[in-house]
Amino acid sequence: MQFSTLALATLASMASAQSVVTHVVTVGWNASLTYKPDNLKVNPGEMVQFQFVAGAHTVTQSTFDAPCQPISQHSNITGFHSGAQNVSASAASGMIPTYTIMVNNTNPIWVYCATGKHCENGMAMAINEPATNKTLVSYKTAAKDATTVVPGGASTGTGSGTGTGTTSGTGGTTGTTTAPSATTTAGAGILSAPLTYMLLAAAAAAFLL
Ligand SMILES: *[C@@H]1O[C@H](CO)[C@@H](O)[C@H](O)[C@H]1NC(C)=O
Ligand SMILES: *[C@@H]1O[C@H](CO)[C@@H](O)[C@H](O)[C@H]1NC(C)=O
Ligand SMILES: *[C@@H]1O[C@H](CO)[C@@H](O)[C@H](O)[C@H]1NC(C)=O
Ligand SMILES: *[C@@H]1O[C@H](CO)[C@@H](O)[C@H](O)[C@H]1NC(C)=O
Ligand SMILES: *[C@@H]1O[C@H](CO)[C@@H](O)[C@H](O)[C@H]1NC(C)=O
Ligand SMILES: [Cu+2]
Repeated sequence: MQFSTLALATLASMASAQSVVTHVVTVGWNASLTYKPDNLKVNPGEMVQFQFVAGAHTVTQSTFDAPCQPISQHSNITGFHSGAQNVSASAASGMIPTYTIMVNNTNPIWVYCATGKHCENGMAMAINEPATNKTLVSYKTAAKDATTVVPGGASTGTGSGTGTGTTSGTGGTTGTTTAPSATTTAGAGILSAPLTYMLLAAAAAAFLL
């Protein structure tokens, strides 16, 4: 009992030392083709941490105009791609995969799952959806008639264009930071690799909070 209290106190202090706002998105929520939440407003300098809790999914960036396809095929942006994260494979070791991106500006970011036909079936999300008719709803409608393309043509690609930004503080705006994100991004204060693993126990502790 004392130990777990101490552990949670440590997590809490790491979170406040970090003071980078981290938005958590659950991938495979309720064992469904779902990013939850799927429509986020994120300020420049804030992080989005994808926590893969079920199934085998990816977090992959596209343009608005070409849903379910890598942004690199339709623009000069490299974009991010988590590669396929198979939760049951890593759960055996008591860990779940997490993938963290830093948002650098207010440009819309369109995210899809490159596994099978998940994107066609609605597994997509928006970060900073614009105030135009380019909505997440219209993205998902167009996705129904799209053909999913996996970056690099392999479901295990590691993508690029992410990962070395320093997690500099934003002045105590810790509103949405959670314990699990603190455990994966605190440490040295450097996001050395976007793909990390989080102890299932840490996730459980967060729910107890
Ligand atoms: C979770 O998935 C199950 C099985 O598909 C479904 O019956 C249930 O309604 C879902 N729960 C929520 C909260 O959507
Ligand atoms: C990438 O494309 C944008 C818009 O099409 C253009 O403004 C920019 O100069 C391009 N950047 C490079 C490095 O080619
Ligand atoms: C995920 O991993 C499990 C256990 O290794 C395996 O049985 C399953 O086929 C994998 N699923 C996918 C979609 O790769
Ligand atoms: C948005 O509106 C413009 C101008 O009316 C139209 O050309 C375009 O097709 C619309 N796009 C979507 C995704 O509805
Ligand atoms: C934000 O900038 C960092 C550092 O340049 C880069 O690694 C990362 O990919 C960028 N984030 C996005 C979503 O493009
Ligand atoms: Cu998926």
